[in-house]
Amino acid sequence: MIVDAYTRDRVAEELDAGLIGRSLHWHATLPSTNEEAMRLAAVGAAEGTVVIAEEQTAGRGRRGRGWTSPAGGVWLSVVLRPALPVGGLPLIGLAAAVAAARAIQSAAGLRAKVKWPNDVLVGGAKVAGILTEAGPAAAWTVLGIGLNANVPAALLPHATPYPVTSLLEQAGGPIDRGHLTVALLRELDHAYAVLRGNGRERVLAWWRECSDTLGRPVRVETMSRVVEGLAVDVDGDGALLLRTPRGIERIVAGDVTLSGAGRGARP
Ligand code: BT5
Repeated sequence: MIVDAYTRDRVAEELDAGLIGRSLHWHATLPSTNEEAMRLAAVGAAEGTVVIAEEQTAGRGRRGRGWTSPAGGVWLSVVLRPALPVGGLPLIGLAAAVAAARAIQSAAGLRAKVKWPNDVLVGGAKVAGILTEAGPAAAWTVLGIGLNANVPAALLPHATPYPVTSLLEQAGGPIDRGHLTVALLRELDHAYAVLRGNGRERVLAWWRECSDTLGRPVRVETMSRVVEGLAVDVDGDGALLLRTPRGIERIVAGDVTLSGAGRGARP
């Protein structure tokens, strides 16, 4: 493991938290920070509570998938109590992806892009993933972010449908995870404040600016069907709009891969 002074005290001190991070739970290891944050949310944890684990043994992705989380990454979850209409919840994931991309740029000096719905790419490969899970009657939402920071390439999963990478691999050396985590929590705090202050159009504009999806021919797999088309925009609820031979299709949730001529094409 790479030692980069990643400790609770250092993060708490440097963060000087606003809403997000005002309560910081730190664990050497957990099955899943989302699971722990959901447990805390269910027993009344305050909005902005953050759970960090240096390693997860049962990290989870969307739709029941797993998330590889060895020591060296940044694995964290935030308890949110958003007073947003339920249809607006996906915007939290988009806002978080933008926050992660910005934190990567400021703390690691790498250009990051977002892929719908809420992946973060560096060099065209997935470096971070986001999982939001809502509680009963949407009383709370847990926002989980997994960022492959100082994870050696050999410890990343190989059998993935898209290329994966880490900041360690992209930067050619370890980055300061404390600094990255502080930048991430601050960016999240800012984006969430904008979202709550009726700033959804601003958040969507940020997302469009760093999008790697819009303007590309894509194939989207939803729970019930596969749709191919040109990704033309996201709507006010963060749904993806595809131009297909049958007209514009609106996709609320799904997995995106590049299709046809777009495959392998990278800016
Ligand atoms: C995601 O799911 O991208 C959401 C990942 C969220 C992880 C965070 S870590 C903190 C918090 N606590 C948790 O337990 N989870 C959250 P999805 O789009 O379904 O992607 C999952 C797929 O990505 C897997 O099926 C693998 O193919 C691939 N994958 C697994 N681990 C990865 C990694 N470390 N980096 C990149 N890709 C990975």
